[in-house]
Amino acid sequence: MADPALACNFTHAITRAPGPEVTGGLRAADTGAPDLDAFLDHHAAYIAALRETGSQVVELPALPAFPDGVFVEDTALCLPEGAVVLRPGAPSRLGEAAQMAPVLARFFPEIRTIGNGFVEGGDLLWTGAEILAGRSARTDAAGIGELARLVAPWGHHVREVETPPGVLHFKTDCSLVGPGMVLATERLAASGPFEGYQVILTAEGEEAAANAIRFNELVLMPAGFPRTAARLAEAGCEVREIPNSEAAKLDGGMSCLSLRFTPPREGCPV
Ligand code: CIR
Repeated sequence: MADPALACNFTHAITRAPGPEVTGGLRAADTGAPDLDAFLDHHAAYIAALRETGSQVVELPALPAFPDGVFVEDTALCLPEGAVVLRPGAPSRLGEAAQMAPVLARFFPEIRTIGNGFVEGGDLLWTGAEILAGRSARTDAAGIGELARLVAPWGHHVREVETPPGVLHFKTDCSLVGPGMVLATERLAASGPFEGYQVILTAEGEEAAANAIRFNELVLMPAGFPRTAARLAEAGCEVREIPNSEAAKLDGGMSCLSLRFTPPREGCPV
């Protein structure tokens, strides 16, 4: 499996609504609880942008028992051949993956499940050519090894890389913004994981812009980072800025808020 375009084009996305419990979500530094109404508005803008590309969006209800449930990306890895249910390393989030499994089963005939170690989706960057897996406080070597074993029969190669110290997830600091094209912070790019890729650096002081997504023709990025947005536009990206102040209080960005995929079989229900 080595088709960079596949990691940029999707017919489906899954999101989960933030509920009142989101105010209790995990955060590295406390800058105040997110405002639920604003979060809901931002989430709606995000979903509208996904839909604008012609994709179907499956909107799941909030999970009162899981304050971080809105960050669905951490529960699974969706690939063209099947889905892998992950094992979040944050104890309060471990149970979120089992909640996602039956939803994925509607779309993926083949589902594999991480049973050892820990892996969160925020640490996985599938580029179409390979899967970069960042070791972090949430993702360990045992989990990465298990992931590599599960996806090898589907033809995917997992390359273990380092998430910079103090950074939540590998993709907190990078994104795929086009086929073979990565947006990354200077601190992450300097550690050398992107040889062979075109790298666009976030502008100085705009490191929080690094968590974006390429979704069909659009690049969704958090609003408020004009110099990085200009760099992406110069590189040929059609940028859509999405307000993200509330998710950012919980260290969440564009990738965390959805699972993006094309079901491997035709005629899947939404
Ligand atoms: C957490 O700490 O797990 C959440 N507050 C944020 C998760 C962000 N997810 C992601 O980057 N994939």
